[in-house]
Amino acid sequence: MTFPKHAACAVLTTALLTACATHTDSYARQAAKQSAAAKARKVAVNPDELGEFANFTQWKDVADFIDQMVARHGFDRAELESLFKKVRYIDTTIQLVKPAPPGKPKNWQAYRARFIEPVRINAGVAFWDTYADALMRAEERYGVPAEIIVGIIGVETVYGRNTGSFRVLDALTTLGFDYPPTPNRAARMTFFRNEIENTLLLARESGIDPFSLFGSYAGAVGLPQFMPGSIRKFAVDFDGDGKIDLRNSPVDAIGSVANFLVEHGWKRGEPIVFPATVSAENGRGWDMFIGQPLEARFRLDDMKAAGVTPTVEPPADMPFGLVDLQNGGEPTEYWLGAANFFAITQYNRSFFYAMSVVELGRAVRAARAR
Ligand SMILES: [Ca+2]
Repeated sequence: MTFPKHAACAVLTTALLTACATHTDSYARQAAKQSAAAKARKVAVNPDELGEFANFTQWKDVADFIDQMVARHGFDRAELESLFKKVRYIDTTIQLVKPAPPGKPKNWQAYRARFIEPVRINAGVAFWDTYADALMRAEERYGVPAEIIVGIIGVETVYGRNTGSFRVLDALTTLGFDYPPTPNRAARMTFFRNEIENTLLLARESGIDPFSLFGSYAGAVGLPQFMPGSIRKFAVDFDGDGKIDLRNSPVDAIGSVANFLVEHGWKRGEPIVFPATVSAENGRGWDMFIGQPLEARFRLDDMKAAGVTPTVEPPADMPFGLVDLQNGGEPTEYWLGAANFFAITQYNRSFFYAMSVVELGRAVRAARAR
């Protein structure tokens, strides 16, 4: 979440694993041993995800970071140095955050087909059946419909099947201190260093070993793929066992997704999206609504006057934003997104993402009703 790269990840990981076959013998032996150990623990670990020791404490930026953690939060310097000596550098994370080479134009139908498909829908039905009580309780408490929670957890991890096997601290430290040269490098390094800080605080607050946190290549944890900062701010103990565990408690994940959405503007009982068409007749400028901030901030009457026509009529007094879903060479699809649609984009800042959550949730609900 909050890291719009999910879709490319699985494909790229496969490519990198293939490349990894050329590693040296001793590394391969070590990896095989670790992989066997992982299998015994029933955790899927790829050799690339294990990384290598980089002695991060010798890096000046890491030493400065440790200084800050000591000054700002009263961490014990020797303990932090000992911790960062154990952190591994994971080149895979660097490869995965590099921008995709310019190529095919964005294609919503192709993206959609990866998420709205039978395996994920069937897994969603099973998840909904198993956790129907918790989903109903979340809907009552937070006002977020079960199908939206089911949509998010399905798109994120196929209901816990793909939660990631990187040690969070390894992934975050690698990205926080050696982010590849991209235009947004400085901002991303700040982001990941903040998440290292959050990981250390989270571990201290909940009395866990920070190395016990596993997640995606970007450090997102558990069924809902929360970054450590989001765990601290938005996760809830929804099964009432006294701790928050997004990796092993689907019920905690359900409550946490609902709470996250409410904290990001979800409004109980309000609709999400309405289909629309656009028309350039009379030179009306609907394209002024494209590329705007991710909020519902326009009056429907103004949008209609500019050539946006809802094909299902929404309530008159609701604000909207225009959602454009490009389809490669085919015509772009348009929707009117209400505040609740944009709340989902706070989870992952992508129209494709938010719409696939909505559509997967609807598909699972429909499949359950059959
Ligand atoms: Ca719990």
